[in-house]
Amino acid sequence: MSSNFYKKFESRRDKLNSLLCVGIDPEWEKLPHDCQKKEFPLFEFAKSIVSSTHPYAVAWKPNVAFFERFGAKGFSEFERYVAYCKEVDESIPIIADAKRGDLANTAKEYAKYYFETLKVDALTINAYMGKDTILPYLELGGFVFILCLTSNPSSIDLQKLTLKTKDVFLYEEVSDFASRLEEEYPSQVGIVMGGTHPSELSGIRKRHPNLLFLIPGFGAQGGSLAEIYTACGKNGIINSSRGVTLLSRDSDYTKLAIKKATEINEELAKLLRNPV
Ligand code: NUP
Repeated sequence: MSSNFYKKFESRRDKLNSLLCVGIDPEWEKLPHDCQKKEFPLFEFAKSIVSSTHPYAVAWKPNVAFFERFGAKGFSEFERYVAYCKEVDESIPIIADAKRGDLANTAKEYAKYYFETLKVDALTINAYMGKDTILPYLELGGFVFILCLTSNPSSIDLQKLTLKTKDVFLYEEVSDFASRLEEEYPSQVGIVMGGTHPSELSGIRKRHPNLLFLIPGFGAQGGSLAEIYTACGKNGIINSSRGVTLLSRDSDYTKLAIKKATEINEELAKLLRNPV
């Protein structure tokens, strides 16, 4: 069984001439005041973002943490959000950002939840425990984005350690590992590369010309769209969460989200005219 994610991404990218992934991270303290008053505040926020920005989104990336915080109620709002995304436009792929990673028999449970019960298109995972912990997702036909070089400042603590055995950085080895898995499971594996590291992004793109990258770190974390595109080219999904969706706590937040998504897409359309 192979994943639909890759095809969905490519056709959405080519249709919109964009690489924008709208991240849905409903941080309670930053939620618009109107949403906070609702019975299902996280869902209402996510729903209004989806209904206003779907014409501009190549993909959605909800981060599960912001829902999980509220326990069973939060999770049910997450599930309603996923169902709503599909109802609005099933051609927009959903990447659940849950950064899972555990023993194979446990990973199988995560895989069943995300790919069979919830039926999202892709999942972020942590490869620290090795190949046997990733196979359950792939065998179920899921698409995984393996954390490679993350966008946060402390990513260098471990990911930039040099391996004694191969004289490469750990994150470079992770990218090679992901690429080998991708050969075994074509169109089911990509990597997460932080947009805050443009020169490393460019290095990994040269190392793996065809691997799909999920690139967070643009927008609120300071990554530049032009630098990211120049480093990565069109096989990258560029995520912005706070920088698109949480621009105001007043009722103008959807208007501002549309304005920002439009600006990003205009800039991306210009950039995409110059193939990298
Ligand atoms: O390296 C990573 N950096 C990162 O920010 C890997 C991630 N998955 N993320 C996630 O992307 C992060 O957890 C958040 O959900 C989103 C970035 O949000 P923002 O900085 O655009 O608001």
